[in-house]
Amino acid sequence: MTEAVTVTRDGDIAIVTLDNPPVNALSLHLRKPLHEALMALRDDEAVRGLVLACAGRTFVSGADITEFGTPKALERPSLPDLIAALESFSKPTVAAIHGTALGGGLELAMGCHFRVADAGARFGLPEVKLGLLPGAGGTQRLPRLIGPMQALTLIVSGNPIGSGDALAAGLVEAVHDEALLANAVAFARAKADKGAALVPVSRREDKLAEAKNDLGGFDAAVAALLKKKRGLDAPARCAQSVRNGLVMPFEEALATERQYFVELVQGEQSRAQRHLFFAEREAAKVDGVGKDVAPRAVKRVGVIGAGTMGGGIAMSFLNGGVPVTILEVNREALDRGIATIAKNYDISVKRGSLTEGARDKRLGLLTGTTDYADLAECDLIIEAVFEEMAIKKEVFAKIEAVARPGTVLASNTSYLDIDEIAASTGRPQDVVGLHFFSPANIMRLLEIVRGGKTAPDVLATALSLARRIGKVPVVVGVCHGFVGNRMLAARSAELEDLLLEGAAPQQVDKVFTDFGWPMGPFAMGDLAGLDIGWRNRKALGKTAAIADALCEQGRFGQKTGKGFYVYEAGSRTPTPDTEVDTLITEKAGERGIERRDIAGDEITERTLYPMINEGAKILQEGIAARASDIDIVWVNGYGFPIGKGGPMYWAESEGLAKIVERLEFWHARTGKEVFKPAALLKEAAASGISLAALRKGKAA
Ligand code: 3H9
Repeated sequence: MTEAVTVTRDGDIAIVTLDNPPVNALSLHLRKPLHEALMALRDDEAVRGLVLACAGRTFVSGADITEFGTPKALERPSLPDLIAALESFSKPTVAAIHGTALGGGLELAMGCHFRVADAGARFGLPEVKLGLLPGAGGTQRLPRLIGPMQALTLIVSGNPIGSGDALAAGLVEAVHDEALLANAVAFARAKADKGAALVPVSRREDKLAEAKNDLGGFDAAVAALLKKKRGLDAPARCAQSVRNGLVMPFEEALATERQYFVELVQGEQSRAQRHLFFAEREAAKVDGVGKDVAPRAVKRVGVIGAGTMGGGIAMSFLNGGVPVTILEVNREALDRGIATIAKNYDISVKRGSLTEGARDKRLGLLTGTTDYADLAECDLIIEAVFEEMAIKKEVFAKIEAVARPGTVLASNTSYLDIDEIAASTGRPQDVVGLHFFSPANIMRLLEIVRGGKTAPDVLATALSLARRIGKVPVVVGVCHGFVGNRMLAARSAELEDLLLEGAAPQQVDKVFTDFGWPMGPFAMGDLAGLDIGWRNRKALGKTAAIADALCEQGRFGQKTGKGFYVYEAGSRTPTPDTEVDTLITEKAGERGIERRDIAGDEITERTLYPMINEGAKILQEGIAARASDIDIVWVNGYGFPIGKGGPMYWAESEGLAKIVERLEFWHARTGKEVFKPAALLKEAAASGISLAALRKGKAA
């Protein structure tokens, strides 16, 4: 093992190099020698300046998250100790940044007098994504470097910025295309030669002046920023802490920041969000797809179908810089699809989230065709045509006729049997499901459906492509609806009966939004369009008393101004409708159901508990390899509140024994299959072992 910290000299400039793979996190075994090295160099008169650099692929990417909640996190020297040591230098200190300077890494860099960076470096304070705030001065020093409002925007979003933006903002002093270390040393030497007074970042006040004089303006901007972060503790704490820096002396604001950090790190939300951080990385590890399995090269993707789904999928690839050939059955449909893609990009340009140059570049990667022969040059072809097995098979036959050997053949089906599709081709090993979620260009989740014969390198290709286009992939097995939609069906099974038995749509939706979902199921139905489910039900010979009756009255949801709710012209705000109440009462009467008051707990038990139960069945069957994979599906594809860590994580905190008991109660009362507790759930509840632990090592 190499030393975590090494000190070398370039003449009178000391270079301290940190080496703690994979991401140079600030673990205790690095903090200790770093602190010692800093104290020695500070007092070494032969040293006139210091450069802080990192070995490996990146600068420090933060505190060591695995230490949180363990004694190591509390052991000194702490990160604030290291930063205090840096700030006590009376000779120039320079951070040389390549890769990512994130969280505690950026805080460490801000402890230096100066920062120079590689052109490809990225900078951010992503703590908020872990349910935290920067706890080592980030909320105090960043505003002093780039101004409070810009700092807060960065801190609350958690998203990184590149070197160009960092330079423009004043976060770094210089950016170099090459020879970062040599340039950093030269920078330190030049500063030492100049002998100008060195002011630590914590003592710089000029960038704070404007906001200090206009606290009202600052508060209004903060309120706007926090609007989308309701229900989460960390963003509000971030804002409060930056504000403290405007009204408190530095030391007091710093101590308060630390106190907020300690509170948040012990809280449920941060625990849940840290679980999701590691869960996302775990999901990328797939049985039988080790590092030795090389993905196939994908230089061009073919997309069949230019409707809403196909267009969104095409945009996902274009956004990731992957050239796309999109196919439609005729010229009109193709032109319409391409025009919609262009329009969507134009909207982004208008909103300021995309430059005209980037839009043109993306559209430049898009080719349209009505001829399957043009797909021959594609390395992966994905179909997004009508959800019917016969049609899918027909399309796959056409694809197979033109695709080169080794081309990955993918289906975007959200329910159908991938094995049946694969068996209809002569190359089932090349077939995989790539289930995108609507709107496909926005939603981060990608369910990768592994068929019985899908080759490991096809899975590796899907995983690497997902990463290239910024999706969060989860590999799942074949079953009706896979992980997400199968659990959604279980979550929805009781909705109609809840209404018939006495609940109102707005009451059910409130239970959901109080839980932290962005929307309740009825408001969601209105948004998506009730006619879609109606059409599907008719095709399957199924009925839904209330939803069918609404559709028969032309109430399709937001698009017709009426659904489970009523919408004023141009408004997306749902207003409860007495006509719907009457309809529900009528339908209940027809069925001889006596309506009663339904408590919030009952709504939870009859919607979320069956969903957990289905998740346990999915685990039991090996459709998902880990409980945490299910959490990733639900957080990234269905809006499950991140502060609760995903359904299976939440179930453990709710109590598996309680869930089993209530499921058994409802099963005894109704006889419905959705309530019959899964064997795995019962086993976990009885043994006190978590679902995750029970399933470990049993992945399909
Ligand atoms: C913080 O700094 C708090 C302070 O404000 C205050 C303290 C007092 N710790 O993502 P990858 C592991 S909070 C421990 O696949 P990439 C990761 O689990 C922190 N482990 O690579 C994975 O392990 P494995 C603020 C970490 O190249 C491996 O490294 N910082 C940490 O796609 C590779 O990770 C952040 O939130 C960590 N901090 O992306 C940054 N980071 O191989 C979090 C990573 O066993 N990190 N690991 O699965 C990231 O965003 C990405 O990892 C990064 C690299 C962009 C750095």
